[in-house]
Amino acid sequence: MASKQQYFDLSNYKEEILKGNTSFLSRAITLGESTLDAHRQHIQELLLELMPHTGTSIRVGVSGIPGAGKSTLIESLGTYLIEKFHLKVAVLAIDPTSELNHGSILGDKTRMELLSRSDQAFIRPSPSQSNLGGVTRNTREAVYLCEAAGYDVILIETVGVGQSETAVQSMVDFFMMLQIVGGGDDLQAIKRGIYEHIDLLVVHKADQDQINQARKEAANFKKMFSLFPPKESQWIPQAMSCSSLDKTGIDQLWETLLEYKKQTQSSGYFQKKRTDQKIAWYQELQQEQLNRFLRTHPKLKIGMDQIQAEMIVKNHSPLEASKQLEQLLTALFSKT
Ligand SMILES: Nc1nc2c(ncn2[C@@H]2O[C@H](COP(=O)(O)OP(=O)(O)OP(=O)(O)O)[C@@H](O)[C@H]2O)c(=O)[nH]1
Ligand SMILES: [Mg+2]
Repeated sequence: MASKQQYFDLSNYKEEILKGNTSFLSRAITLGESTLDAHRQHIQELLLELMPHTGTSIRVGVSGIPGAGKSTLIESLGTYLIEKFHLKVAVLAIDPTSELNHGSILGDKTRMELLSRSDQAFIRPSPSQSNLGGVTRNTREAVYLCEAAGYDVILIETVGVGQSETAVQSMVDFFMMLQIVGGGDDLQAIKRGIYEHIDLLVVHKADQDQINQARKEAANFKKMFSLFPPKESQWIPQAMSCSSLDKTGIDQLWETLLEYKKQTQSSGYFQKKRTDQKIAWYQELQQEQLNRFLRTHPKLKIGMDQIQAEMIVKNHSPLEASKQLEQLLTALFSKT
C-alpha cells in the first residue's frame, strides 16, 4: 500500500540530512520547490525539526552582471576554502530568468567543474520557477537545509539586476559585487546606490594585461567608499582586484569576509541583520499561510465566486465587487 508516509518520512529525511546525505538534501530542496500544499507543509515540518541545527554558516551573496565571472569566482573561492581550511561549501543560485536563459545553468555547471567534483561541495542551480517570490522562498529554505547538512559557507550567486539582487541581500550576511575590470563607470555605480548595499566590491578578471588597471580601479573605489557617511553596520565597504583564473586575491577576499564577520559580530550588527531576516522570513510565511487558508476556506471560496459572477450579470464595477468582498470577510471573520 503506497502511503504518503512512504513518500515522505520526516524522521528519515531529518536523520539523513543531519548526516550530510546530499541526495536527501537535494530531494528536500526539490520538495520545497513544489507548489503543492502537501509538499509545502512537509518541507516546513522538516525545517521546523532541523532549525536547532541551523544558523552556523556564513551566508555570502555574489552578484554582478552576466559574464562578470561569478561562477568562476565561486569555483575558485570554494576550492580554496575546501583545500586550505577543509570547510564544506554549498552553492545556490537565485536567478528567476534562468528558465528563459538556459545558458546560465549550463554555465554554472561547467564553470564549477572542480567544485562539483568535490564531496565537500554541494551545488544547486536555480530552481526552474520564473516567479521571483517562489525562487526567493526556495533559496531561503535551501540555505537552512544546507546548514543542517553541515555546510560552513553558503555562496548564493545572483545576476546583478534589480529584484533578485535585493532578494539575495535579504538572506545573506555578506554581500559582494563583481565588476569587470575596464567595464566600470564609477559614477554610474554610485548612481545605482551600490555603496548602500555591498560589503565588498571585486574588480574581477585582474589578469593578463589588466592587472594594473584593475588595481587602480579597486583603489579608486576604496578611496571613494571611505568618503561616504558610515553605514548602519559601521562597516566601510572594501574594494579589491582579483583574478579567478590566476587565483590571485582569493585569500585576501576571504580575509576581508572574516574581518567583516568579526567586526559586525562584536558590534552586534551581524545578529541584528539576522533578526531582520528572520522577520522577513516570518512575513513571507505569514503571507503563504494566509493565502493557503483563504484559498481553501469553503464559504469564502463560494462567496468570492458568487460576487464575481454577480459583477458580470449585474454589471457591477470591480470596486463594488471588492466592497462586497470586504463585507463577506467581515461577516465570516469578525466574530471569531
Ligand atoms: N580573464 C579572466 N576571465 C575570467 C575570469 N573569471 C571568469 N572569466 C571568464 O568570464 C566568462 C564568464 O564567466 P562566468 O563565471 O560564467 O560568469 P558569470 O558571472 O557566472 O555568468 P552568468 O552566470 O552567465 O551570469 C567565462 O568565459 C570565464 O572564463 C578571470 O578571473 N579572468
Ligand atoms: Mg554563473
